[in-house]
Amino acid sequence: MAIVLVTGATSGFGEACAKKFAANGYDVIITGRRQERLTALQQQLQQEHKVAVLPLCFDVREQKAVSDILGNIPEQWKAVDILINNAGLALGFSSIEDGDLSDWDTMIDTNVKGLLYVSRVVMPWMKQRRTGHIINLGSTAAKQVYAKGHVYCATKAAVDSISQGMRIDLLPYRVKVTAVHPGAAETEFSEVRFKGDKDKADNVYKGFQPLTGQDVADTIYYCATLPPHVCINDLVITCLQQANAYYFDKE
Ligand code: NDP
Ligand code: 8X3
Repeated sequence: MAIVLVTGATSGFGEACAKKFAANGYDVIITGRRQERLTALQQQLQQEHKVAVLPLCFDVREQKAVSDILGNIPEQWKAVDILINNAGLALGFSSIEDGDLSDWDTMIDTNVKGLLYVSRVVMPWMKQRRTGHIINLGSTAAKQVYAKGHVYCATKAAVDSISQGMRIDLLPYRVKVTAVHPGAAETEFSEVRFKGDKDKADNVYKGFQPLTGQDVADTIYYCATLPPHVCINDLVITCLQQANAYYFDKE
């Protein structure tokens, strides 16, 4: 059976993707930093869908952990068909002058460097098999910059550029690369951004019906299951009341 590797599978899009692919018979490698959530998801997917699940607990920012843990998985799991580079986050919402330097480091280290570290381990496996599909989570924030979003938007613009570069690298090996750019989706994203302030997080989604993790997982699954000769390179998905990264028509 085919294998999908989902980074950041303990919540939001990643968790929804793990469930979607498992429900369709894929074996899944799930990663994240929260071991208890990985274990609970592993048990759920194994029981409900009878698929094999490999949980890997590591921080994508730690290059050595990525190469030691992911790089040394059992040989049969290295036949990864689909890598979903999803782990990521925004932290803070302020002008550059008021920005928190450690928030910037965390966003850059996770969204850009973490994605590269994971890809660097998996890409040779796909190249060797001359097949595979890498799906990178960008954002509408990759396409336009919104006020007080500077560094987060820049990390997602980097994901956009890295996806284009990966596609050039991997084309001779017939490995697909898709960048998926969702708009506002209600997951744990805003709770993380506002450091647990639930009121601020809820306020982000007032006056419109945002995307859900399921919407994004369904779209990713569609991209991943097209015929072998077809590749969606770049896909922007928003809810009906969002036109671009910063323009909403709220009630
Ligand atoms: P969630 O906060 O719900 O999920 C984020 C996931 O990333 C968690 O599983 C978390 O796992 C993991 N993660 C974060 N940091 C690390 C790290 N250092 N190492 C390993 N895993 C990490 O957010 P979403 O599902 O909404 O976000 C998923 C992706 O989609 C992100 O890249 C985000 O930027 C992007 N995105 C989100 C949008 C939205 O509106 N929600 C819109 C567009 C893009 P754990 O904490 O267990 O490590
Ligand atoms: C996440 C979407 O608009 O909250 O990438 O930054 S937004």
